[in-house]
Amino acid sequence: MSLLDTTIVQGLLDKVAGLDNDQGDARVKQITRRVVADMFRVIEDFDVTPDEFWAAVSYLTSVGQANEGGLLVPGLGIETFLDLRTDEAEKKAGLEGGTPRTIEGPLYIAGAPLTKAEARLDDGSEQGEVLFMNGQVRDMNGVPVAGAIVDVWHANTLGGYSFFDPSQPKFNLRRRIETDSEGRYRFRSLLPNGYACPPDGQTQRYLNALGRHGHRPAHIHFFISAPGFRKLTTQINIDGDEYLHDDFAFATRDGLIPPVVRVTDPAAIHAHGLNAPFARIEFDFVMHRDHAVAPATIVNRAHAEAA
Ligand code: MBD
Ligand code: FE
Repeated sequence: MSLLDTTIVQGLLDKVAGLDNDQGDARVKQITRRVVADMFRVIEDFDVTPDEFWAAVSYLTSVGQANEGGLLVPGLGIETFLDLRTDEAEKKAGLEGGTPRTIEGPLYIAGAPLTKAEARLDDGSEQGEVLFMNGQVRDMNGVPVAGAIVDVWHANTLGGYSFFDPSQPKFNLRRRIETDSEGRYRFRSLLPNGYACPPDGQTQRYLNALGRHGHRPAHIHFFISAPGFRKLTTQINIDGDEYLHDDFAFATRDGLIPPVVRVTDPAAIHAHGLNAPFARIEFDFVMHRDHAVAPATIVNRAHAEAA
């Protein structure tokens, strides 16, 4: 019989989880009982040594000190698993189709400037390939959603995000755009580059031990919300990126890789006030209306808010 199965250890677990008292939170107790027991099982099955165990404790401490929890979670596929669970719950509730969701990631900042119908996301201080992106927000019946908020954020040409990269202007490449009466939005920005985990950071340290890289393909994040609709959290990927189907955060999904049209016609370039070829992406968002049974898609998690 394994040590884990002895009455001594089972009794220890019951006490650890507070099962011998009637205080506290029943769900926390139940889950704690399971998590700690499963960890004991791992220690036993893999004969984890005390040295190894304490290395793991200091690793998690370092992750917290580096504020990389939000980076490690998608790197381990956990954020994707949560998405797949929401997909499954929606399917069970009879909700299918619409724009696929994908992970939020750790780099959203609340409170970006809000404008109607259109926005420019960069302030002209960075050189790069200009991107014009536009589209329409619709419901599942093809009815345009006017007044929806398209909350968009993405990296600069070096793969860095404003706020987290203090060299960028405040709210650089972050805007909220309210759709017009036809549900349309449009913005001008710069094509982003892919993100890479800090090479000397704690997440990359773990990835190295797994023989993995920490790269994401170039992508643009969106929250789409409107009264009466289920919030959509998603991203589009920039087609052609070398990491398009090799994302360390597992966020690439079919339906989220729109064509990138390169506009090279001198007249079109001139008409946009530019002097170099630019990129155009058209992408529509299709949303589900509020639903009585399917779990809500608003995820409460800590976000930094720019002062
Ligand atoms: C990102 O830009 C991102 O979107 C995710 C999921 C993880 C790290 C950086
Ligand atoms: Fe990102």
